[in-house]
Amino acid sequence: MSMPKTIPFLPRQAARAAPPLDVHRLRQDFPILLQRVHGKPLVYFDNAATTQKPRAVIDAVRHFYEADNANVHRAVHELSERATEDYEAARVKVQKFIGANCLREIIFTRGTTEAINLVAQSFGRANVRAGDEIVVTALEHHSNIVPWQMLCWEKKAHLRVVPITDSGELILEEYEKLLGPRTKLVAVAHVSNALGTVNPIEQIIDLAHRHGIPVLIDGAQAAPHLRLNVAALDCDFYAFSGHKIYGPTGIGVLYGKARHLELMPPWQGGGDMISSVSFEKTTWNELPYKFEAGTPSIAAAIGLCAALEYLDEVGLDALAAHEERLLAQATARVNDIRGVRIIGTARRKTGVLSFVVDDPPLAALDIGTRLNLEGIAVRTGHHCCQPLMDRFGLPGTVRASFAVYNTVEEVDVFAEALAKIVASGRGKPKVVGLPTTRVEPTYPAAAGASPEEVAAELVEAFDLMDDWNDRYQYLIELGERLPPMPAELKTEATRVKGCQSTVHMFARKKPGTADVLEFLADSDADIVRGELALLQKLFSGQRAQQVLDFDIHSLMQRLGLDSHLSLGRRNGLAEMIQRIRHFAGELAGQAREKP
Ligand code: 7TS
Repeated sequence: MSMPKTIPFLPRQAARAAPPLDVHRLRQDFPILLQRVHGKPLVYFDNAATTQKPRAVIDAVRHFYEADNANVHRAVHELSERATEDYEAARVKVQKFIGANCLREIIFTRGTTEAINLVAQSFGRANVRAGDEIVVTALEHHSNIVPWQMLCWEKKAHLRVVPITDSGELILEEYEKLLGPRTKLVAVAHVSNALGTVNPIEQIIDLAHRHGIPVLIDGAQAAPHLRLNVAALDCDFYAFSGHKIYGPTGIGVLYGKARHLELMPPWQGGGDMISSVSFEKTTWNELPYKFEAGTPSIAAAIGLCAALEYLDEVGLDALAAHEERLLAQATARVNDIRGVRIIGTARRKTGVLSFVVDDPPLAALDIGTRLNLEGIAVRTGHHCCQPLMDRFGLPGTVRASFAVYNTVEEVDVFAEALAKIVASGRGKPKVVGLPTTRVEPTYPAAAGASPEEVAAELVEAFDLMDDWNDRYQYLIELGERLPPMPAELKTEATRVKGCQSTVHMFARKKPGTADVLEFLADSDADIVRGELALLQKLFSGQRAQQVLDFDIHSLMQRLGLDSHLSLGRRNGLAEMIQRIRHFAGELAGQAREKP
C-alpha cells in the first residue's frame, strides 16, 4: 500500500541558535535510565505519558520528607514554617517559569486533568447556561473533552468541535465560524499528545478574544518542550502536569488570569480555602488558596520546583533544539521503513511520533509488545484521544515520544528494531486477523481429555523455553493456527470490551451434546490471538462444568502470564476468561435443568 509520506516540520529559529546539549552527561542525572529491560539497555520513549525524574527532583522530595515534613499554612512551629516556605517557593518558581503576572494566578492542582475540571466546575458552572457553547478541537485528550461534556450535559449546553486536516492541523477557518455570542469558552491543547501537532494558539486566542471569549489552553504536552509566557500569550487559563515535565506525580498547575479567578466560586470546599467558617456563613480565602482545599501535595510541589530549576540549568533552548533533532531523525528513519505510515504530519510538531503499520498490517499492540522485548518503551492504543482516532479511522497508533535525555542513537536502535518487526511480519502470510472473509466455521475439537490435561502440556511447553521472547513467539504461533472466525460472527454482541485491541468471541453449545462448550475467537493483534488460542486449547470442546472447575488463575500464574503481560493486556485476558466462564455457567445451568 503506498501512503503519502510526511511533510517535514519546520525547525524553530530559537531552537536552532542554541548550543548543543551534552546528552550523554545529562543522562547520568536520571538514575532510572541506567537499567536494562529484557537484557537490552532501556530506551524510554513513553515520555508523553510521563517523564523520568532527575536526581535533583528525587533528592528534593526525599529531603523534604527527611528534614522538613509538616503541613503547610497551619502551625507556627519550625517544620511547618519550612514546609510552607518551600511550598510557596515552588509557586514562585512556577510563576516565573510560565511568565505569570502574579502569584495569585498560580493554583496547584493534582495535574492537568484536575486543573481542567476545576475550570469546568467553577468557571463553567457559573457562566454556562442552556443553549451556550464550548468550543474544543478534534485532537483533544479526553481530559479536555469529558469535563466539558459533563458541564454541557448538566447545563444543556453544546460542545462544538474544530475539525482538523489529514495532516493533523486545526482548520482555522472552521474554528472562526464556530465562534459567536453563544460561545462561552474555547478549550484547546497547545500540543497534541497523539500527533505532536503544535497548535497556533496565539491565533486561536486572538480570534476568540475578538469575540470576548476566554480561552483555556491544555499545556500538558507543551510545557515540557516549549518556552512559555502566559502573560504574553494572553490565554485566560493554562493547565499542565508536573509529572510530564520531570517532576513528581500528583502535582499540576492551573494558571488563571486573576480577574477570572477572583469572580469564580470555589470548586472544592475544605480546609485552607476558607477565610472564616460558621454554620450560618462561610467566607472564602484569598487567591490562590480559595482553590486549594485540603492538604496539598507539598512534597510534589517541592519536587516540581526542583524539576523547573533543573530545566533552567539545562537551558530550554538547548532542550528544544535537541528534541527537534530527535523528532526529525525519528521522522526520517521511520519514514524510510516501507509499509509504515506516520499519523500526524503537521508543519509544526514537537515531542511525538505516531505511526501505524499498514503493510503488512500489524496491530499497534503487537508492535509495542515486540519493541518492549527489545527494551524499548512506547505507548500503543488510542492515547486517550478516541475521537481523534475515529477521525483517522484507526483503533490506535504506536507512539514514540521524546524527552531531553533521549539520544539520536536510541532513535536509531528504535528504528532498526521497528524495521525488523515490519520485515518479519512481511515474511509471514497473515493467517486471519480482522476482518475476515466468509468462511465456514470449524469449531476446534477438545485438545485433551480435560482442561487439566491440556494445561499440563502447556506448562511443559512453556518450561522448555528459556526466555519470554520464545514464549511470546510460541503464543503468536498458536495464534496463527486459530481457526478462522466468520465475519458475520464479528458483531457488537461478540466484541469483548476492555481489551486494547479488537477482540471477538463467540461461544455455543456443541451440537449433539448436552453441556459441551465450543468457541471461536479472533483479534487484530497477534499476541491476543495467541492468548485466545491458548484459551481455546484449554476450553473449547470441554464440558461446561469442567471449564468452571478449572483454576485458570493458577495456570496463568504457573505460566508466568500474569506477571509478563502488561496490566492492560491482563485486563483484556481477564475479560476473555470472564466471557467463557459466563457462558459455561449458563450452559451448566441449562444442563442441570434438562438432564
Ligand atoms: N492533556 C493532554 C494533552 C495530555 O497529554 C494528558 C495526558 C492530559 C491532558 C492529562 O494529564 P494528567 O497528568 O492529568 O493525566 N496524556 C497522556 C498520554 O498521552 N499518555 O498518558 C497520559
